Amino acid sequence: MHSPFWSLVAAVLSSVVVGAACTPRDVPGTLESLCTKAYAQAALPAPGFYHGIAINPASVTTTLVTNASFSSEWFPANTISYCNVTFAYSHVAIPGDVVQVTYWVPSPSTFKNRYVSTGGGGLAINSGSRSLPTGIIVGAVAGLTDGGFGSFNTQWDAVFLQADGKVNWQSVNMFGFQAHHELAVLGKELARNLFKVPRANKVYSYYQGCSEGGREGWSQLQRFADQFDGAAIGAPAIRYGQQQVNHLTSNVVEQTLNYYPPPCELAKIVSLTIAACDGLDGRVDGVVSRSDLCKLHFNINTTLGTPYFCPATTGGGSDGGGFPPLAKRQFPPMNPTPLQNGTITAAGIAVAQTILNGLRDSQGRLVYLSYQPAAGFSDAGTAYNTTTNTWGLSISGLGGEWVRRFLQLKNELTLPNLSGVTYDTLKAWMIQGQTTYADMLQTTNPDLSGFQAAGGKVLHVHGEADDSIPAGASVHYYNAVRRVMFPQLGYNASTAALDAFYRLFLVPGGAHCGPNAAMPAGGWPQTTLQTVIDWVERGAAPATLANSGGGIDTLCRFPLRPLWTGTNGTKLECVYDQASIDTWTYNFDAYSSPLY
Ligand SMILES: *[C@@H]1O[C@H](CO)[C@@H](O)[C@H](O)[C@H]1NC(C)=O
Ligand SMILES: *[C@@H]1O[C@H](CO)[C@@H](O)[C@H](O)[C@H]1NC(C)=O
Ligand SMILES: *[C@@H]1O[C@H](CO)[C@@H](O)[C@H](O)[C@H]1NC(C)=O
Ligand SMILES: *[C@@H]1O[C@H](CO)[C@@H](O)[C@H](O)[C@H]1NC(C)=O
Ligand SMILES: *[C@@H]1O[C@H](CO)[C@@H](O)[C@H](O)[C@H]1NC(C)=O
Ligand SMILES: *[C@@H]1O[C@H](CO)[C@@H](O)[C@H](O)[C@H]1NC(C)=O
Ligand SMILES: *[C@@H]1O[C@H](CO)[C@@H](O)[C@H](O)[C@H]1NC(C)=O
Ligand SMILES: *[C@@H]1O[C@H](CO)[C@@H](O)[C@H](O)[C@H]1NC(C)=O
Ligand SMILES: [Ca+2]
Repeated sequence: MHSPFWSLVAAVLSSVVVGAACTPRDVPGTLESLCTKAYAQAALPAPGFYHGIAINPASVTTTLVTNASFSSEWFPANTISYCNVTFAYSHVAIPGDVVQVTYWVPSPSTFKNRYVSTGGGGLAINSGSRSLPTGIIVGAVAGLTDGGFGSFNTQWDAVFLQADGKVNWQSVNMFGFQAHHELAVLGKELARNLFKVPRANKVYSYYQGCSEGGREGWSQLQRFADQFDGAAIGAPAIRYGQQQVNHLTSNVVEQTLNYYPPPCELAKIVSLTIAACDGLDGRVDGVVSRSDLCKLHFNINTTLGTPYFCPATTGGGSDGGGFPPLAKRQFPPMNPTPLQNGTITAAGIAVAQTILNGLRDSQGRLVYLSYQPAAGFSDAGTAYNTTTNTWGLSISGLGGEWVRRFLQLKNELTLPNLSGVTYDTLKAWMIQGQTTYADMLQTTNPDLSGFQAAGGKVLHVHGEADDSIPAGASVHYYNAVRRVMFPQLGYNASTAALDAFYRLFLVPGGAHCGPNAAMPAGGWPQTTLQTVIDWVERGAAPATLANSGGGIDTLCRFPLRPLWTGTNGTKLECVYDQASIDTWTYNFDAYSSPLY
């Protein structure tokens, strides 16, 4: 089938069926005529296409949506029309198993032989309609999965424990990597069938996701070498065992130092850090583009005694409203807070500095890394007790649920308290999660040689001021891949070798998977998927990455760092700065084996 002869025959045959509009005659000419249940059923992957999976043709639904407008940090604002094709399949070996997938299908006139998988956030395996437009915009069929969890809105934690209290390992497997593998393999075939793309022609396959969605992306690249031609991956929740427990580090710092700062005090430390470090990058624009220089040169002690003031709030809302959507229970509605008026204390500074130093065990060894200076201290949020009129512990939702449900196997939303929890306890929890779910969730396999050999390309972005997944977590993975794949090469040569298929871009001032309200001029890269497509399909490797929505148009490729020169800092240079690079290097000496 793949010999040159058959390719030629297929090409000739396709040129017979392809009309002037480059659409085979038996593909409906309009989105409306394509968007029927019968047509979608006929385009389903054939029985036996995926071993062990049975698609239920009766489950197919099609919904035509015209002129719907979408905007996001992850794609340019757009008005699009698409057909929502949804169907269910089951793993034949598992009684009662049902997995639902949704694919948005573009109009025949805009389809460009592409498929795009999209991922979730927090404990959600998909981001609903917030992520799918990215595919339609690039002429792709775009997919999401429910992971087999019961509905598109059911998150993993709802099905993780069985009624008998034991782990539902199929759900771990699906959340970890398998559901996305199936989504992509079925989606690419569906796209081919819907538009009758001849076997000789390639349907390009891509991925876009951030946070948990970023981890889902890496889970595929690490395992399924030729599944995706390209991937745009943001702030991935990789090193899962460490990452989830790390949400509790700030709480344990507060408990250990016995000081629960008013949120306004930490917010003031952040705004003073931004003001002090802004100009270190050569341009005063309200953005700390060089948090590494901030780490090297800013002494947080200088904030001592500075007054802070925040008005009372009525509460309500939720701070989980960004991309991707997180469950209310992970980011509950905020309680009312009183007026906060005081001055920055030595205890507040000690909490902030200890958090920034990264988690260390009782022997002073580095267990995990922390947020960059100028990032928000979200994990350190405290709760106001209106009886005692004091600030106290507020356990991080993501961290508390991870330990209570996924490590301790209790069907509860969080830990009841942190009594007796020390830095060593956090380390033990990190190792427990890493070990228990090593092959399913850790997602740090640094050997990408299969992906590289298959010709894959990946663009990895991370907000430098991310307050949920530290930017250093991505840099450390980048370096782990570099070291493991090119051990014989020096630093510059191994970086150049990695550049052939894997490029990392930090977003100045960027927050978690989007721009930062505290440093709005930093913007966010909105066309990364398009850039990956250009790299894959036209060989256009991006030296820098286009940025949007702020005052910075261009992102430097790591390890080069941004520096503004010229009159008033108008010229951006991407510079090599060894002292800065060294601040992004971590020696996790608390472990007996390497932490990739
Ligand atoms: C969608 O927009 C196009 C272009 O503005 C317009 O011609 C068409 O009538 C619209 N369709 C619907 C269903 O509103
Ligand atoms: C797609 O259609 C299905 C079936 O009507 C619906 O349940 C689902 O919410 C839709 N999903 C998206 C992302 O549009
Ligand atoms: C900041 O103050 C603390 C407490 O007084 C002190 O231990 C620490 O060395 C100071 N750090 C710097 C960089 O001056
Ligand atoms: C904040 O506290 C200072 C010092 O106690 C006081 O002068 C000021 O009026 C207070 N501001 C508000 C808005 O309460
Ligand atoms: C507030 O403090 C009081 C007294 O210590 C305690 O009984 C109560 O449980 C606290 N409330 C909350 C919401 O923690
Ligand atoms: C704290 O939570 C643990 C469970 O992690 C429980 O066994 C213990 O009784 C709780 N302690 C207090 C003081 O509430
Ligand atoms: C690596 O490259 C940079 C320029 O990109 C140069 O300044 C530096 O000296 C090089 N390092 C080594 C060890 O060659
Ligand atoms: C540089 O900035 C200063 C202060 O904002 C301004 O007065 C000056 O005109 C600027 N110079 C140029 C060349 O833009
Ligand atoms: Ca700046």
